[in-house]
Amino acid sequence: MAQKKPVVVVTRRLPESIETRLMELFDARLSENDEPMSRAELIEAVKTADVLVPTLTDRIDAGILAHAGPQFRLIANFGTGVDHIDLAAARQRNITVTNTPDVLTEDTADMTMAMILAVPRRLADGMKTIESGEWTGWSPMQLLGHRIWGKRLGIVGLGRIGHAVARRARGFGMAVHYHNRRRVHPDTEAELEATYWESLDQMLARMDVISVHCPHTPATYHLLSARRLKLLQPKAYVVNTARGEVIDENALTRMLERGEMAGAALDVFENEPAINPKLARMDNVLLLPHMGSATIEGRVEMGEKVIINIKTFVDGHTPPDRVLDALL
Ligand code: 8YV
Repeated sequence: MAQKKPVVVVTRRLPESIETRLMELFDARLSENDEPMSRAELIEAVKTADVLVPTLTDRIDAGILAHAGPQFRLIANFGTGVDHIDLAAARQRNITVTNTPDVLTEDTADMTMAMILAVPRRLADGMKTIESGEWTGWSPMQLLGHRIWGKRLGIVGLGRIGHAVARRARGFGMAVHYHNRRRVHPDTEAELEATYWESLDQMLARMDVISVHCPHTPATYHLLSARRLKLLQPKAYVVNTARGEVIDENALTRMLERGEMAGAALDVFENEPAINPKLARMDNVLLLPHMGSATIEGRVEMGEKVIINIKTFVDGHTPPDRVLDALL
């Protein structure tokens, strides 16, 4: 007798090729409206499904997992960050969690580099000048920004994405500095000509641009706190494509208002999709709607990873992208 296909609940719309394959392989329940699932819908999903495919817009906390039925064994997250999932609660209930690392590294690093360039070189101001119809022609002192070449980039978290950003930054003539929980291998430091700072405080005080690439965990919540942000030089820029929670957004906003730093480029926010309205009014701040990894190629590869993770798991093997909370 043919085995019953596992029930896989997918919370958001995914690329068509991925949805088609999910339906071929599994008893897939796809999202019809692409709305984030309500709490009640998530509870219903963990009660009835074998596998849930959430995204960062679904908060899977201990309260939701408390309703999980005995058949619910896998959360195959569509995305790399897993800070919206209570990993400890999942482990306690013997629920495996997987994510989709690697395939969004280069896209996110490209976007980060674009953001590192955009604010010091005043791309948005240039576009506004054209769009307003007020451009009367070139002038020597018009729209002067700041040079990137030769500046110091401080990377907070030299994981996959931090490393990919460092490689790009070298190409733009930036000096790479980094702070990480653990110092990376000397070969990696040599390849990137990267300087390690054991003390984040000391690094912050000496950089021209800070770019955040660590995950959001209890240990990194407000890692860039009001106190640490105060260590930045007034000429410094802050770029964040990781998670809003790593920076104290209100403290950052206050410093920008007071001109205590040069500018910021933010793709992620503490309370997405809400954004501090003061930030939106500042000329030296670039705000993007969490689109760091948004390429069609990346989304398809993320979907393929989700499928491989589910397939290996239901076939009785350890999925390749299993998330171990002890490592976070
Ligand atoms: C994705 C992200 O767009 O993967 C992540 O952690 O933040 C994003 O780049 C998102 O996860 C899709 O769920």
